[in-house]
Amino acid sequence: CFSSSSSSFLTTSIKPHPLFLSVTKNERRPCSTKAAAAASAFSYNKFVQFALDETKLSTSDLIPSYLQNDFGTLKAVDGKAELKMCSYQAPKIRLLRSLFIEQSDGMQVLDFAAFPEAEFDLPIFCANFFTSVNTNIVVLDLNPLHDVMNETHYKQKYYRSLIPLGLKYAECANLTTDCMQLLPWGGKLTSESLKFFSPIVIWTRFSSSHEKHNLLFSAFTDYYKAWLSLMNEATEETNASRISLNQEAQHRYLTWRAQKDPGYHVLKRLIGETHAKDVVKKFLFHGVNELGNKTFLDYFPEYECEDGSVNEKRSMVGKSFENRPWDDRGVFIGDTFT
Ligand code: BLA
Repeated sequence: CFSSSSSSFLTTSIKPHPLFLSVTKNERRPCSTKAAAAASAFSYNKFVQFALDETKLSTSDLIPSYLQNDFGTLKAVDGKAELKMCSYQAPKIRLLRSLFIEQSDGMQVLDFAAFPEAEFDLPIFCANFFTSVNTNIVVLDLNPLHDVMNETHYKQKYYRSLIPLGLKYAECANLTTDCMQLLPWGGKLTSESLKFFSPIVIWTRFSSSHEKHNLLFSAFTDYYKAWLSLMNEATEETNASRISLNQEAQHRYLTWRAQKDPGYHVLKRLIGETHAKDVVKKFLFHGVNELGNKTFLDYFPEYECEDGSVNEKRSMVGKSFENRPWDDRGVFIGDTFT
């Protein structure tokens, strides 16, 4: 997988604030050649390395997952991309796993997630970054295990103290003089996805620049450290029915992602349908076959076709949420949706 000694990132210190100004400047003068150079000089490798080192500092019991035997390095069918997978577990962490893809044309992907054991109602750490020569598509979040729109207690428990962190990177739309575009809302998205996101989600798109990539690294390190500290403080649930609610919530999340993840089509193109299905169901969203028996249609019946099959569409509702649907106190201000 990744070894600490092979990385030099620890010597690099990221100071976000001075960068913010140059981000604004660059936004006004887009330059595709510069973007291509920035994309190629950059690697998600250091994100994975940071997360693993930081996890080891937090928990001494991080051990490789048995999934490492089956999911290591894969070459794409055209020989131009390599997929590197890592997986670990720890007493409170059912699965910590990473997929890092690098393609010779400059495409890079990181899918990094941490799933808690069912005894913990901790959020799921989620970093999904897709980089091509033209664009970056980014979702970074502590995905809530339970409903943050209606379950106020859950929202308060995990997100009240994290709202300032979300604001640190969100677009500051209300300030006219000092407004700096950091990682602004990425525009309309599959409406269903929003239920899996928290009020501090970073959903953004940008063209590559050193400043934006440094900012993303800074956000990733902040969010991951926040998740680790929630994990360290979490106490084990002993009530069987609450444990089972946690387990079902995680299974529902895995079922959604294993069926509708936008990354699937990229994987299919790179490694073919059979391998792509294996990577999705047995590695990325491992637990979808183990944590529960409910099917996709049990959880999301609106996707059922007349013949009983699952609708191939990614969204039944369509895309919405042009702007960030939470205010700066983390209150949902988007239109209600089903
Ligand atoms: C696009 N990826 C997207 C979008 C989102 C996500 C919100 C915008 C399109 C949309 O509205 O769906 C990510 N969606 C998520 C996440 C959750 C969710 C994290 O519901 C969690 C609940 N992306 C990856 C990986 C690849 C990838 C591993 O994470 C490739 C291997 C690619 N994502 C990718 C591409 C697009 C995309 C190519 C643009 C295609 C599109 O818009 O459909």
